[in-house]
Amino acid sequence: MFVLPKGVRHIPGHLDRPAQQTLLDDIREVVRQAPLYRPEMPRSGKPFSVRMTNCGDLGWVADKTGYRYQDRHPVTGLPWPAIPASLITLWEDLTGHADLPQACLVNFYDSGARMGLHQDRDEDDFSAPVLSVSLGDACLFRIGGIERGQPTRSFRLESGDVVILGGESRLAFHGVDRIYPTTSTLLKDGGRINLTLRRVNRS
Ligand code: MD3
Ligand code: FE
Repeated sequence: MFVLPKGVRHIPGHLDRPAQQTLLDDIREVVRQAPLYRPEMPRSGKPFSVRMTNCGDLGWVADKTGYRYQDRHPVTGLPWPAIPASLITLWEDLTGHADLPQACLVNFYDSGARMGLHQDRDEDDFSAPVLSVSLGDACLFRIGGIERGQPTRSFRLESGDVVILGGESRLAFHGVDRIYPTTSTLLKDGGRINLTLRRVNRS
């Protein structure tokens, strides 16, 4: 029997509909200042199916030269907008971590987008947790062990769900297998938004 790696906390429906709407309004303002763009896989240059942007002091970017954190939007050249206060409060309330998040990656999935199984290891600090918030259409999320090839488990993430990845789970392989279209009315044109809050540098 597969059990989730230690340190995964899934909180279904943590945000009620009004809180989701408020957060969505905040993210729309972020996207107005820092438009979604389509990253490319290092080396191959193959475009991601997911579009991305960031807020915070640092943002995660991917292009033909590699994956990294940087302080500016790769297309506009502008600094990333600040992380909305609502998200900072969520981080403080749910992680209890001493330091504030430095990066918030905004992933937008249309109905055909997916994210292959991967580890998040572009941060210097794996001791800090990662906090993820899902908005809009549901997805099938997959998580496995800390080595590729270990068994995996899939479950749905719905609008308003929060996942906190700490401890051993911080380096677990994970991905998004599929989006379930028309399962939420939050986004007028459908699709799914995922927000991930992280520490990047050791404090
Ligand atoms: C498990 N995003 O941006 S969020 C990513 O739904 C990413 O957009 C997915 O994987 C998404 O890197 C999953 C949940 C999540 C985030 C970070 C993790 C799960 C994680 C880090 C370690 C283990
Ligand atoms: Fe990830």
